[in-house]
Amino acid sequence: MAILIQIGEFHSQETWRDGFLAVDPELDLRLWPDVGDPAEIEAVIVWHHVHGSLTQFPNLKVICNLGAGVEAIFHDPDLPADVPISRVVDPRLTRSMAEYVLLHVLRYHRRFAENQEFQAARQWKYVPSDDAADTTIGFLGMGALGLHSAEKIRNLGFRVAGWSRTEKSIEGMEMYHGPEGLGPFLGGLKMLVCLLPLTAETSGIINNDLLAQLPDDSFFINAGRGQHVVDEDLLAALDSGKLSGATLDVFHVEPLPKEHAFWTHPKVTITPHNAADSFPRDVCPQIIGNIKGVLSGKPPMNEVKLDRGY
Ligand code: NDP
Ligand code: OXD
Repeated sequence: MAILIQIGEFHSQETWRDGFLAVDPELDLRLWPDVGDPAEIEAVIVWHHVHGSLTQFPNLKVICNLGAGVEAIFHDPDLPADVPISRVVDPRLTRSMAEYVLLHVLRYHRRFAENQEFQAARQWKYVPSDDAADTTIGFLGMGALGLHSAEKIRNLGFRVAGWSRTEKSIEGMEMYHGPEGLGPFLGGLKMLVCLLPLTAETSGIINNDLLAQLPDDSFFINAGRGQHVVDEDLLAALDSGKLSGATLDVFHVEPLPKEHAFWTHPKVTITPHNAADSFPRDVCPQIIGNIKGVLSGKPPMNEVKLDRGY
């Protein structure tokens, strides 16, 4: 069995190779573009791979995505047919995302920006916050990341609402689903957190129409993908006062171009796509275990489906 590692964008193939070899030093790993004999490749581990490059392996049995979001794979118009695709679902990634969501929800809830302004002016001024029990935090996407973050927020005493594609019932949360559930979901929120995958249905979902359905003075946190947002519509909602603030971890173009209006907008907080990350120590054992399992006839772990888009 030979495994090809093809990792683009901000990651070192060598670092990941070392992580996989730490799991099993006997692995036959090839680093893109040094494929060797394409017929020997039975598994590929990819992150932002070169489109069209996966068709050359006649014995490919599984494609493993190095992260949680799989849109970079699905955007390849030349994906090999009938090869299962697995993604990462990892406890550390999930915990990190919950930390990110908690950090920014609490920052808005406790009106921390105002506190900082008063400090800068050496003013001893009390900044009251609402009762969490009267404050609803809404999650677009209630999968591995959204659900865990929502549970943490609920456990702090906030009201929680969630929106998913399929119907769900979750203790202590108001659940909505499908296009018809979106309006009722949005109507009562103080903060909207986006943890959706990027698909044909979710691309551009944060637009004028959606933002208009949020209550005035609400907040938006996006750790899904930049393409979920129509940037001009988000800026207009911030400027009109519909939104009191936005925290953005992901962007249409990353790194965010220096001239982009988000950088200097007084109501925008930017983080450089670091809400949650996959680290070799955590995910290499899972990926190698999955590859060995598939090659020995087991079903792939955390499989994603092209027709669903995630
Ligand atoms: P999951 O696949 O586990 O969950 C996706 C959720 O979105 C599910 O609840 C799903 O509904 C819902 N959903 C999908 N399509 C729709 C739709 N059309 N309408 C309504 N709901 C929909 O994904 P994860 O939670 O693991 O990850 C979510 C995303 O987070 C990733 O795809 C990635 O883009 C992003 N991410 C960002 C990181 C960062 O650092 N900023 C790090 C890691 C991931 P249902 O439950 O019905 O299937
Ligand atoms: C992911 C990410 O999808 O880091 O894993 O964005």
